[in-house]
Amino acid sequence: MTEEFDDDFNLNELDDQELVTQMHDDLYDGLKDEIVEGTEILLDRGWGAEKVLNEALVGGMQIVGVDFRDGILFVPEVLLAANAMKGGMGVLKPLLAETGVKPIGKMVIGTVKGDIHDIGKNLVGMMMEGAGFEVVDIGINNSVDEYLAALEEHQPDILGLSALLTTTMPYMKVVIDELVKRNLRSQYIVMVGGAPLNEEFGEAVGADAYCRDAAEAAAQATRLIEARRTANA
Ligand code: B1M
Repeated sequence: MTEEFDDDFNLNELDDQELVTQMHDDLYDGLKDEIVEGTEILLDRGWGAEKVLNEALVGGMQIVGVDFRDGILFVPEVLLAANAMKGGMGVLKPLLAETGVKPIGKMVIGTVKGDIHDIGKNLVGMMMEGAGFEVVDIGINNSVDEYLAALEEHQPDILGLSALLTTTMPYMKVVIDELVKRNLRSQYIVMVGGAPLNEEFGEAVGADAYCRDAAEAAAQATRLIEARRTANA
């Protein structure tokens, strides 16, 4: 791409489909400013925040994931892509988290020990806030002790665990087993999620719910908290 062309390039001149394709390319290239601009343009054109998120951002990240897996992209490039994605998520955050009501419950969420992936977890936090929950995000690489300390400090209704690696997902069982051992398990709704997990794994580790994506996490949390309150009433 020549500099002259680059200067003249205007994302606003692209139609919706071309813009989404361009955003996939820009995410791949780690171009945060362009991702922020593209996100704003799609919102201005009347796209809903969830549609922009799923089609432009998550769709682009899936392409990055395939080339990362195949050894075409490496950690530094994927970090840039993740940074660009976070730029777009920053624009969407207030829209996804928009809620005027009193919190219907509280969630502590964190990525498990040994795992530094946080994009999916952050999205879950935003969608949960959008569904009316108060969210305490304890970040990445959390040990059992860090989860326990957060539960003690924040007294949430829900504990959310995220893992993106097949090597770190078994740590969810370590956390849940420790809750059982300390007689704390029944105090919390435990929800798990992350790309390598599935329903069966969620059951095997003793979680109350496995959530395929952020929207499902919000829906499951609402359902589970209502069920618990009805049972306790
Ligand atoms: Co990583 N990485 N990575 N990586 N990385 C994956 C996960 C991988 C599948 C790539 C691949 O090979 N195709 C692969 C894992 C393979 C495996 O375990 N079988 C992998 C690997 C191998 C690694 C390293 C080991 C690479 C290396 O160093 N050689 C290394 C590990 C570092 C570590 O954690 N110790 C590593 C590092 C990195 C980066 C740092 C470069 C970067 C992370 C940056 C960041 O997060 N800040 C990165 C990225 C970006 C990815 C991919 C490309 C994208 C992940 C992502 O953000 N997806 C990923 C490939 C992929 O997943 N396709 C990959 C978008 C996000 C919206 O989706 O995270 O799935 P996701 O979240 C969803 C759902 O899963 C669910 O809702 C979310 C939103 O809808 N969900 C929850 C997630 N958490 C939840 C919690 C809940 C509920 C739902 O609680 C209630």
